Amino acid sequence: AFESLNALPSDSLLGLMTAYREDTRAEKFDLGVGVYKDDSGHTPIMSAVAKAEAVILEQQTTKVYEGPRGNPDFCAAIERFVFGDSSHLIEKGRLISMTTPGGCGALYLGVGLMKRLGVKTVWLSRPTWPNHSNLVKNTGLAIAEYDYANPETGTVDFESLMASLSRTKRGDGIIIQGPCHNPTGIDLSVQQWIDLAMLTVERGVIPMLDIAYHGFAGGLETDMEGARLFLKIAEDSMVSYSCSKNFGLYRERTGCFLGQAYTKRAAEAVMTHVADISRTSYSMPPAHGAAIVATILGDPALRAEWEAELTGMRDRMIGLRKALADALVAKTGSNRLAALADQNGMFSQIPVTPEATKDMRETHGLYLPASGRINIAGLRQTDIPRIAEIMAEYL
Ligand code: PLP
Ligand code: TYF
Repeated sequence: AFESLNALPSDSLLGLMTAYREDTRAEKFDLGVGVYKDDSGHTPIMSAVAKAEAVILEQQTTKVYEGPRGNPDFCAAIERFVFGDSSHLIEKGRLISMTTPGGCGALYLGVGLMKRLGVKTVWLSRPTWPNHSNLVKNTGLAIAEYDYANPETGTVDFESLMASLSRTKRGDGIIIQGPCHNPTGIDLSVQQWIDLAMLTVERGVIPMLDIAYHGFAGGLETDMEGARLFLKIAEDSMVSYSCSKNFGLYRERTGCFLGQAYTKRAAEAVMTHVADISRTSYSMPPAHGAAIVATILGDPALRAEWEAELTGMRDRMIGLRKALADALVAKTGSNRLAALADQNGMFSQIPVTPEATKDMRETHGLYLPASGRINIAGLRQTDIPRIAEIMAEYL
């Protein structure tokens, strides 16, 4: 049977990670896969995470299944992160949440639910994270793309975005990224979030927000401002939330699916459907990462320690952005890439061709995906002059 299969190419980002590891050259730079790194190129376990794990190890008495919803304390904490004060929704029974294997698990539930709602087409930003399109395709739904950013200015092209979405049909789905857009680093303004929410309501489009970098742009509160206003207007909506980056829990697969409906009856029905989708795929979510997050957020001292470390990571990335933008402006003699300094989070895109990225890798050991996306956290201050020099050759 298996002879009929042809091997697929490896995931472009994960493939790059392996290629970098296998590169034996002394000078090499990894700006590929999106994981946070410190200045020594290491992805550390956050100190609050290590402490929470010690507490869990000491206190846990069983490994029995937690049940389909996973960890209720974790879910409640993520509800507050996403919705702010969510008490009115909880009181009315309109909010549901479920622990998932990473943000990807939550996206999987959301796109699966879209399918059950009769969605035929899901709108994705152009560009977006390649896993979005893979997931939508794999679920058997069609993809449509909305314009997102203007590469010349490095900002959102909101007029084109709204023009694209004027072609949506009632009952289409849309995925909208929260803070720190992957791969552009270009985020919507608060007013744009509001306008976009009104459009989805007016046109009967079913939204899912994908929040994977909470706290990486400007701070835990400011990062959610736009998304929270969106969710106040688009009251029939879903959210996928990932703790992979902001808690550094990548391999623990820690995420949350959230949904709000107009009525309690509808919210309860949503819960049964997402539980059914999870049961027929991965069955139940992993417990460890969610327990870590719940332990940290439930303990004022651990929470403060985590927030301080998160702030340190964010400040480091902001500093690297500014340094790279300055170096690129200096090396190219053009202001075109100055906007990098104003973009958010772990990623930005530089305007180079896929061939150029291949040449950067082969000739200079500079690893970035064909899209020209750079992982800001993969930079080191001491490498920036050299990296800017290599990039300038292709800009
Ligand atoms: N959504 C976006 C845009 C991402 O970049 C990521 C990446 O890590 C995720 C979702 C979810 O990741 P994970 O499943 O590792 O939590
Ligand atoms: O965009 C990134 O690099 C991260 C990590 O299949 C990632 O989101 C990349 C590819 C993938 C899963 C995670």
